[in-house]
Amino acid sequence: MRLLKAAPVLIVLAVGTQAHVGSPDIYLDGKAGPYQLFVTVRPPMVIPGVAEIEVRCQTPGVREIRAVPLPLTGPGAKFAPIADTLKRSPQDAQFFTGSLWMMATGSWEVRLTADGASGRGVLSVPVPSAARATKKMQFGLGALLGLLGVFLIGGVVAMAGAAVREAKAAPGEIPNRDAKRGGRIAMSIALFIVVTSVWGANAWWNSEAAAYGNRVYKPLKLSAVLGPPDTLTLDLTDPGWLKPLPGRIALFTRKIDDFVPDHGHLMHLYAIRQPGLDVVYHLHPDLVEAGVFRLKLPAMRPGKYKLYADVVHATGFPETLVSSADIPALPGRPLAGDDASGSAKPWQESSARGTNFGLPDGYRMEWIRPAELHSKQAMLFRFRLTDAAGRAPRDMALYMGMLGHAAFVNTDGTVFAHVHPTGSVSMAAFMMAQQKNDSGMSEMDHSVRGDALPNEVSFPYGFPASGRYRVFVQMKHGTTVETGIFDAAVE
Ligand SMILES: [Cu+2]
Repeated sequence: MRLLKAAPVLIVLAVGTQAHVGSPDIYLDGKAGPYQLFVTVRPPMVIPGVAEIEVRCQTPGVREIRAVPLPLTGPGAKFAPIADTLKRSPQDAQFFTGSLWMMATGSWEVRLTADGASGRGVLSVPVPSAARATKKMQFGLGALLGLLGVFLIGGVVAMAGAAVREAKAAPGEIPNRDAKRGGRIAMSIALFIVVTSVWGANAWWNSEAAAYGNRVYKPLKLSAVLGPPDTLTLDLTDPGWLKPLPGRIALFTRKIDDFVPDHGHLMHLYAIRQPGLDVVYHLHPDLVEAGVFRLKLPAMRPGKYKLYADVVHATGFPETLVSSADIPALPGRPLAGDDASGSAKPWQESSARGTNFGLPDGYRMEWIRPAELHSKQAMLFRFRLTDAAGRAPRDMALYMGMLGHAAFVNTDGTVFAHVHPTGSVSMAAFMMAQQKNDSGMSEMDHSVRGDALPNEVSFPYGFPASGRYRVFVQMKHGTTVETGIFDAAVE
């Protein structure tokens, strides 16, 4: 009974992947050789568990797509199991779906191989895999099972008693005192055995749950300390995720000193002022020692900021670390290098339908959006930058190697996703995955396109849940990084 009533640990949910906060699904727009594919991977609810895959081919002629999961790095990365063939939709020949087992925690990729009229192409989608939370049992179900458990225990005890008391009696005969006494003893023994078994099972369950709890993802802890002179120190500590249990070998471990650069920086820090989400800074702290990053702050508008720090491990495992900081009025340095900032009215005072954002230098950014937005809907978010006269700027530039960077943030603080034209995957992990494929780096054409850069950028993404969101979009022309800020109500 104690087991049943007290058992909160029944299903362990993978509610998110590690890059981003609260945004588990992976969206990627990339090339498998000659074919442009828009891939959605919805990671499993449990590890081991089944990942759902959807592929929309934007290039015609694909006959077949096969998918296989394999570790992103390490010896296992070379030995791919046999791939599964995705199912082609009967209504839509360009749409393929399938599912794959993700067997272990770690940094994985789903390798897609497309065959068709133009030959074969390969595209690897990095998929970090980890359980993220333990789901509590619903009260109603727990109460029902508890009652059934009491009924079962009562039944077993009553049967033991009846067997000893009445098994030898003739039909209709009333048991004598000795038989009744025997029955009571049998019931006591049965009760003792059953209660001991339930107690033992509860202990076993708790130890299994604790072992699983150790595998439930905990992001690195980030503590932000503001010290003189205007220096923000970010300390990373491991809260004890995946510590190897005695007698078991850890197949996947996490370190705090193995970060690799992602589009040129070891850490991308978004500082967003609360509660209006009205001021944003995109900054790049430097690593000063293992697990410690430091940043000389620019002149920032004072206030309470939420900090989202993106890092990628050498395994290709990305994480978003969350903290907050109270920033007083500081003289600060001017913005430099890849730093950028933007501001808008607080979201509470803004329309959720605005599509046109006026920038401080007279330029405008436009969100080419559908009227309705729905959660879990994979789509391309398109943005266009025009100059003060409404023309395409002639000096469009890459911002940290890409046409644009976007952050999708739920105003209630439950979602943060830093997305690129390639998609919601970590760029460092994406490049690691492609390097193993023969197809070379042709997938990178989002970021390298020669002199005539377009004034439009698109981000493959889907809102994870309904709610009110703010989208921060950054594009560059000349030496100016423009930050457009848009609001969205997602149904
Ligand atoms: Cu970025």
